[in-house]
Amino acid sequence: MTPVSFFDASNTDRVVLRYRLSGEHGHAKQWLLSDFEIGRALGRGKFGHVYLAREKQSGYVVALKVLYKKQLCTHGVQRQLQREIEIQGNLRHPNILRLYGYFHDETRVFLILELAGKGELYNELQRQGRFAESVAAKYIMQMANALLYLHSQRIIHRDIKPENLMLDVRGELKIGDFGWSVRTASTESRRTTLCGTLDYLPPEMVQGGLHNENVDLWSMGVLLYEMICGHPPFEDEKGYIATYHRIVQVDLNMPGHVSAEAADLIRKLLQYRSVDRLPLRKVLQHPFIIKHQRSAQ
Ligand code: N15
Repeated sequence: MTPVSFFDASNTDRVVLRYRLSGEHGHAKQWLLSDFEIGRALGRGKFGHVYLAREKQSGYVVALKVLYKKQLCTHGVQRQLQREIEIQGNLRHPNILRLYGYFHDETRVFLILELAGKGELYNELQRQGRFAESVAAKYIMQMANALLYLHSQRIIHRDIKPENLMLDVRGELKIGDFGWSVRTASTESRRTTLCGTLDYLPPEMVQGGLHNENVDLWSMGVLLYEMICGHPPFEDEKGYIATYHRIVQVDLNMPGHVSAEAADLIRKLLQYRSVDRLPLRKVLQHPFIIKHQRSAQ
């Protein structure tokens, strides 16, 4: 019988926890809070906090998210949490934050998440104001690859925005929150109610219409604009209603510093009709991405 090892220098650390999760006999490891040393808080959310944590046996460092059962019940989101765990726990992609496992005690649910060493992309954008186009191109390429994978699994993310994007220690993008993602039947369209900011939502979603995976193409256009310009394209200080009107009219102002290639890609993603948006494979072949591919590696 081979002992379950956490330290495998020949492989990426991502693989290491998976061994223990599936156990020696293929069944899931039962984790306990006492398996971890808890460090500083990394973030605070509605239902609990995220902490830096180290798995004692392996020394492997993770982000441990603590959710309070009482709060989950009060807001009636137990089912949504279960669905998110199921979705995220099965995803394997270098640009998607891993959910290694979960456990619970009487009062709390714990999620063992991949550590994103550099935190939120949002903070990096705040610090720098805006990104060089070569940096934005690298993130868009990584995001397009992650979305291709998600869409191949019939998952629509629906909530692409800088707050939901994380960076690992090497500065690689990780899509890190699946709070609003849905798994659809192959040709199913969805209708949903809204909450939060409208800034990243496409016309069909702000208007409460049917939508499909092409909503993520629009959000990617918004993100590209925001990374290059420092603010989202339809933001309006007059508020929610003004933003709504700007989105449905696709009222886009392109600052002079935006290169012709970047402007072209943004315009091809921010198309009113979802079928007119540039598909992910063509995003990856777009001159804006190709131009920066070497320099941004
Ligand atoms: C609800 C569920 C089953 C889906 C699982 N996904 C999530 O819970 C989404 N989620 C990810 N919620 C919190 C996180 C999260 C993961 C938050 C912060 C971090 C994280 N990994 N790494 C971080 C992190 N690294 C940081 C470095 C510097 C400053 C802050 C940092 N946060």
